[in-house]
Amino acid sequence: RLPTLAVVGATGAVGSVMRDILTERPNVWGEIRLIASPRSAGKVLSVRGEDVTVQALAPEVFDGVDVAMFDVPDEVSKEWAPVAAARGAVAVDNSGAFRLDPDVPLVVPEVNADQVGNRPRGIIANPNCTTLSMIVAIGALHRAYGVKDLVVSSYQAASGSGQEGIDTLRDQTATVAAERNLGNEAGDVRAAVDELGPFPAPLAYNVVPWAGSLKDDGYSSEELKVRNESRKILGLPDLRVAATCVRVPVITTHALTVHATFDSEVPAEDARKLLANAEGVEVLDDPAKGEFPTPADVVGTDPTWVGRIRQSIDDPTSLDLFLCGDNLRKGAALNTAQIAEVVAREFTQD
Ligand code: 11C
Repeated sequence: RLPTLAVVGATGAVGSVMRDILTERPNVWGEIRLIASPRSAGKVLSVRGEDVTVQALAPEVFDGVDVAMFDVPDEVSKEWAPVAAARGAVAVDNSGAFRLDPDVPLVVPEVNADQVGNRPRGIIANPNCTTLSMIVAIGALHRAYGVKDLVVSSYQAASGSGQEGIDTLRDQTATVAAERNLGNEAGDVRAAVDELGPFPAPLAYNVVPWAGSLKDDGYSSEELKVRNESRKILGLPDLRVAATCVRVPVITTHALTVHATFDSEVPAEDARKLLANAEGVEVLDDPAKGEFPTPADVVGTDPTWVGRIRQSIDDPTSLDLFLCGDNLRKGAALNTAQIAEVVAREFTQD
């Protein structure tokens, strides 16, 4: 039989991309229920070309549900994913609430799909969008060469902060662009923008070295997620990871530079070939022709894009890479949908 799916958080930035993805991908679902806060209940939204009335989040909405996806803030997932699991659904959670729980697998199907069945709490976690924007490519390289060290800088898009982030960047950009002389004096952009929104400094015409909340020793939550989630997904609890997370004035698609060190030497051409053949990865790497991935060129696509592949001048066991991934698709909704599809096979194989 075709399993029943619930999409919790169906009206948010990730939820609306999820509805597009469910419409585009081969259909493996019977009924699809759309769930949101009481404020959005009663709205009619389209998925798979059908109009579906949004239901308010309540325990009963999970009755008869086989898989429940959660695209909601951590505190909502923390409360409601266990409710869905207690009512018999497998919860696939895109928040940070359960990612490091040893009884919850953290899954990227191209890297560790085998972990899907190992879910004693009935919950499977989806990684953070920044980790997800590099880990498919890093996982493929790790399988061949054994990764031991990652130095990561992110260039994160505004939509990582949801619809509020998108609206803030669009409003700030319009305000600053309307004044032709802004950007020449310290503080003039900050004085011109009305609202900082979810960002700690103006994002328009700027670069902000911060994402998430403050943790120990000056690290941001986002930087610790990149470290801890990469370790868990790759099954390398001692992997050395140094991350600096930065927000840039891009609407959607996170970019990263990665300096990765391996157990053996990695010629750039070998890495290029391996990545070109890896599932879920596209290589665009011909700087002589100006060819490399950029967020503006790859937004809305599914793969992890890799370019600027270089064997490190000072260490033949290291590679320098530039990666881009749509943070709302592979970084969030698409990976969640892929995990849910792996679970759905359990129902159709019965
Ligand atoms: C950002 N990566 O770009 C964050 C958003 O842990 O799922 C996603 C936060 C998370 O701001």
